[in-house]
Amino acid sequence: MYTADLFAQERLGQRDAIGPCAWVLRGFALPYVDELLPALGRLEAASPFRHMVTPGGFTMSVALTNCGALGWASDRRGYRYTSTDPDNGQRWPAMPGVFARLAAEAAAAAGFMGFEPDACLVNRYAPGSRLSLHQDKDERDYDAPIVSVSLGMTATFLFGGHARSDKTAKIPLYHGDVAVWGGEDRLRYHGVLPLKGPSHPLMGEQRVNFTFRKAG
Ligand code: MD3
Ligand code: FE
Repeated sequence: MYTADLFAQERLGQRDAIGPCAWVLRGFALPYVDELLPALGRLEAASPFRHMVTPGGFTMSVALTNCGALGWASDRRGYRYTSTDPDNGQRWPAMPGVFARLAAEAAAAAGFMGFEPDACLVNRYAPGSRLSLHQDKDERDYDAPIVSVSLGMTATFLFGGHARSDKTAKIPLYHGDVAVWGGEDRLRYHGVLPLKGPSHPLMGEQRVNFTFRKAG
């Protein structure tokens, strides 16, 4: 076995508390990957990844698409959740069953029972893509947790406090890791450092992140 795989074996099943109400479930998504990837392929065919423009006029380095009743979108006018894909005017693709199951199982494993997300934002990072420090506050219901699934290349996640200037912890997120956070950690600043490092054996030169939310 390769050294990288031996380290992956060792992390499997670990549950790292990164805040009072935030956890990383190491390798939790691995048993779902064979079903997630074909479902992602079908989603992409209907609503392809695209680079959105921020209200400030910058084009995001991360490419995104959505599935579920609501999808996150940005343009010069602002950030918002929409029920249709602005590129084709059609409803966002339905949330695949395997996505909804994984999100609910991971939320339950972290103590949030009955999580039924209505939005899944899919972010795709190429080498150099980053997400600057921000809060997730475009959702209506801050009581529901957020579940995030990482696939592909390892990313360094930045986990800050409730003020932008608070010190950040750097947390590596590996292929198959699932992060769940809610409660008092729900509005913490967070971001992702520019993606770099070795290509992933299955996913190649990219990282894909699914973020499940109750947005409506
Ligand atoms: C926040 N996505 O789309 S989610 C986003 O990896 C976003 O694509 C990132 O932030 C991504 O809005 C990160 C991962 C995450 C994990 C744990 C957290 C975000 C968190 C804990 C507290 C607050
Ligand atoms: Fe975020």
